[in-house]
Amino acid sequence: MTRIDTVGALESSVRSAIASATISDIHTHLFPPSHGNLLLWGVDELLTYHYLVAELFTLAPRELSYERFWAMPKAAQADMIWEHVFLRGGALSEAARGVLTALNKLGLDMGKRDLAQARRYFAGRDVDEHLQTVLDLANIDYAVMTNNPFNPAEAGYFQRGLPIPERLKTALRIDPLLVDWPSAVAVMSAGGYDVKLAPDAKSFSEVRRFLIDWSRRMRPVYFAASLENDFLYPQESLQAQVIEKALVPAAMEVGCPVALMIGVRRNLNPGLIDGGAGVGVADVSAVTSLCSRFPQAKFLVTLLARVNQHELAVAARKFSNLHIFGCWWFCNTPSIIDEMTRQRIELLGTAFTAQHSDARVLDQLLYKWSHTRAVMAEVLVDKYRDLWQTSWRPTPEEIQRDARALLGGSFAAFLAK
Ligand code: HDL
Ligand code: ZN
Repeated sequence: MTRIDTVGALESSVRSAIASATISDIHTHLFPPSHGNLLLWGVDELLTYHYLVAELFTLAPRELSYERFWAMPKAAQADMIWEHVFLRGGALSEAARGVLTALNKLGLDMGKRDLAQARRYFAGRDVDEHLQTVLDLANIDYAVMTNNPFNPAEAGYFQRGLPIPERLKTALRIDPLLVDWPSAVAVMSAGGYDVKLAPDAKSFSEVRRFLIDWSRRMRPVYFAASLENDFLYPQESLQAQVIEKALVPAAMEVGCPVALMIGVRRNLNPGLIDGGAGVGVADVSAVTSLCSRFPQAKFLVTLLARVNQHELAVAARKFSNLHIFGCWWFCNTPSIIDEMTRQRIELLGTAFTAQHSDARVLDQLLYKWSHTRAVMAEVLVDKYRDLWQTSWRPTPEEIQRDARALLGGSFAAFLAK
């Protein structure tokens, strides 16, 4: 084991460990190339990311209506965002800077501001090869997708058993079960599951069968749902019954954690479609109540509001069946990643997963992770420097161990325990 004898050597060891750590990206919206145009990639998809669409409307002239924008071809939408958010707006936002980082990582000199050059590059790329290139460049061993059996297009691809690259894993995303019961019942009934709108015991057993059947088909890493900030538990509701009588029992039966992503305020501005959701403060006691109620189940949780993060980190100290992850969505900005990672290390050591990309466009992996690595490196330099003051001398191997723990290692350990 090599020794580190100076603070300078410590700092460079930490920076190189973070820069070189292999990442497991535990939540994305990527799809297998065999699932057609569900997988988004390329410069026009990067530019029309719903984060940037929302930013366009903070800048564009009032006469640009949502209807007119959505009626445009994708390239025209991208051109408009390039004009307003980048060329006139200055590209300072995280999502805008991210596009430029991603394209630069692919070898495109975005200092030239040449969109046509970027389009020519992607026109020449093969999607299967591009997927591996991006995962390699970002140093990602695997990425977990978001796979919704209630979405007919997604379900259809899985039912055809199309090839899924080894480095893409599945997550069984079941929001309709919790937030749109009638539509979930319609899909399950059409699939031959005897589920009633006013569910009885048989109905809940049939929901469990639906989840287990899909688990056998998809082999998910975890079950997942995104819930609005007003989610409460316990509560006397159909939603609570679905959680208690179907979701958690089925997840435990197949050995999957339940991932809960809480805090969204859906359709704050419907005109923006995916970009129209906002954030609201969640009730963290819903999380701790679930962890208490189901001590044998495992819960992966990320919350959307910055103000919820401290209470969630404290909750993770109290429940060994709770693993917190990511700086989700509106928290995925350098200033908040810094604050959250610092706070979590101070409360949890490395027993959490620092980040997930949430990438919707394949090429976003390149910026979401390089931006996160840069912030994490400086947080960890500070924390190891604090540790150094105690005469404790971490070795380079230990620092690499800790970096990996924060970027997928602790997640793997949580799955295995
Ligand atoms: O519910 C989710 O998984 C969220 O991540 C939404 O997909 C959201 O639109 C998003 O992409 N956030 O980054
Ligand atoms: Zn997501």
